[in-house]
Amino acid sequence: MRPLLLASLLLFQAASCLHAAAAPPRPHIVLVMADDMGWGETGYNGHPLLKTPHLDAMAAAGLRFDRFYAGAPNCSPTRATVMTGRNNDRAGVENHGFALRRQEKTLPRALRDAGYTTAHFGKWHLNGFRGPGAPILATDDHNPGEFGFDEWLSATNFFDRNPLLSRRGKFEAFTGDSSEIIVAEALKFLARHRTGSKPTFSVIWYGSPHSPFDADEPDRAAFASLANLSQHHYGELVALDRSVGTLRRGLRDLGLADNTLLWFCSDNGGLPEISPSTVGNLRGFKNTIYEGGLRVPGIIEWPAVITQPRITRYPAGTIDIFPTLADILGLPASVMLAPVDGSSLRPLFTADLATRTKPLAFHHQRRAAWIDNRYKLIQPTLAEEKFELYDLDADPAESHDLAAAQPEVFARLRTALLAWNASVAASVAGQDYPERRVSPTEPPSRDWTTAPEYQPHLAQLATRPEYQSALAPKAGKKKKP
Ligand SMILES: [Ca+2]
Repeated sequence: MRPLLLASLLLFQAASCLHAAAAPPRPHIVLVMADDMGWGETGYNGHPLLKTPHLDAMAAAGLRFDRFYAGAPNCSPTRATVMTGRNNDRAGVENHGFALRRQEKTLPRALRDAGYTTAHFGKWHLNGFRGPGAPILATDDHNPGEFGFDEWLSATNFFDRNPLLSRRGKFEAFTGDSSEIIVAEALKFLARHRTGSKPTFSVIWYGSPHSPFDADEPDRAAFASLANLSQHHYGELVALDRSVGTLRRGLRDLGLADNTLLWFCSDNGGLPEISPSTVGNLRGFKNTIYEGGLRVPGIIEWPAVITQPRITRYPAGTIDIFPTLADILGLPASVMLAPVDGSSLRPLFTADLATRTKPLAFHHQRRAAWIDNRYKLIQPTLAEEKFELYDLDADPAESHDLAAAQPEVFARLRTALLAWNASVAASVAGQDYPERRVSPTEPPSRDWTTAPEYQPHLAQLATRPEYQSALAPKAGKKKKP
């Protein structure tokens, strides 16, 4: 080797070492997700009544996504996309109350293996149970611990004021608003591990503003003119927003805020029964694959890295969370199970990007959608090769189907979506796993109120108001003819 070349190589290596030595420590990571909060339900997105000063402050300090998409239009499926970076159907979570397959590779497991202390707080809904949120059992082989969380304080599904939660299988009753309770618990976790050698990964999954709507009187005072349901729904969002403020202040008080990546979003679009609208001017609501069912508030705050607050139109979603965190930490691609559907958003932290290379794709309840930057192709039912094409830049309300008017765009997106659908079908059949099949021990979706494992706890649970209707004797009900 020529001396000059050798010298420059050595210099380069020295510079790389210096760079490595100067790299900031790995961030603490906090993922926060609302339950059923629509795109229109923030102050900064222009809600006519609801004020969200804490989310507005977070948005003003970080990277605010104008086009952030839940991975699916309802809860468990979106949660599966967070856990895997893959479409929900690939992971076996075709609808709410379906279990995440144990054969999947998960985000908390990857972070724990990378040296993080991991914790889950709140709604889980990936263990296959339907029905109102019940405390999760220690023996449940789909509990948060089984998927990589060192600590967890969790319920099977939504939970409200004065909830009963499960701390690694031990039932624990709480008093107060559900959002404030789990934020307080997350802050205790962060305080305990603040001075440790390991960074932390916290997942805070709220039970609000999902039904049943049950807000404190002062929190619904601003909505006195609304119907009772809407009063309580928006009141829950006031408490949720306040708890975001408590969390951000808590991170500052613990001295962690600067190098904590805090990511806020919702798990699906807004609800149709609430007024004023939960989805702004978007079309459709929760459980549809129009924008109102999928687009949600999304904000990333990380003061050490995202130093210039910004609003981006770049299309992104919960499917990108795992790839983004893996990229930030330099984890190998093998921490995620292929095929991965999301992509890393890390480049956006320091510069805006005009176009997204990998389209955002949705496959849920035998429907599919394909978002390639400004265009969105919808297949309302997989049973038919019929499609709708929208230009989301020109027509955010999805009111003009361009399938006939834009034949070239239509053909390009249709070909891509059909190929992707076939790839999802292979995953559903278990082709991504080493065994090339789905494990026969995966549980079906079932109601915990009739599941054998919950029978020993029913007498205790029946004393609590939130389970009365679910556990009430069905004998009084008239049988349908
Ligand atoms: Ca939800």
